Amino acid sequence: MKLIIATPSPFARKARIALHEKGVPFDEEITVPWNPGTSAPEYNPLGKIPILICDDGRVVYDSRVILAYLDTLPGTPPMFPANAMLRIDALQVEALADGVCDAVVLIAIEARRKAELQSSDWVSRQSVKVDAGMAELDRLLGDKTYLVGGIFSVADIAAGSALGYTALRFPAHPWRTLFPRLAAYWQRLEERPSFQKSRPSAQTIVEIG
Ligand SMILES: N[C@@H](CCC(=O)N[C@@H](CS)C(=O)NCC(=O)O)C(=O)O
Repeated sequence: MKLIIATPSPFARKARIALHEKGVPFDEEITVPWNPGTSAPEYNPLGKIPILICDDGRVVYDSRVILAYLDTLPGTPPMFPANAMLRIDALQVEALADGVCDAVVLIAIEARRKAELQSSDWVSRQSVKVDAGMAELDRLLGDKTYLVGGIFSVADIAAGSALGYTALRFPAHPWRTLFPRLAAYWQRLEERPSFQKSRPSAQTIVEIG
């Protein structure tokens, strides 16, 4: 399998973590989806990564769909709780964590626009979503080891990726001080080999108009 990624992307990291957790061998193709010449639109009409190219030629895009696809592979550890309602809970956390990532991506991209086009109101609007998303992740975690159903699941993959991305792109955000339980949970996740092999790193993005 081949996974098209951007090195800072929290969505690509979800797919990378899942592939490592599943023990599925894969190659990574690195692109910068924001820059001219990216390969992303060849495979995804939305021009976004991550994109998984399977050995049978199937193309799967959007991190949520990639995680659902990977969970169909036989003989690999499940990433979704077996119970239907716990599965919905896990998907709900994934949507919440992905929403935090969407907001942090928009804040990071806003800073790469021409100075006269940048909007502090827009950044504030996105920051409110990050604040509320972090508070909700902390509430849902409570004193538990994992977010849903007592097992490591897509909820933890998505939350861990969102926390790591926020630490990278929004280092001034005080979530680690406000939510020490969430910070300790994130540190535990980062010790997993799948997280260590998929640490996000910055890329050079051209100025966006
Ligand atoms: N919902 C998508 C979001 C993917 C996404 O926003 N990827 C960003 C990189 S972090 C991207 O490729 N953006 C390029 C663009 O919007 O043109 C997923 O979960 O895969």
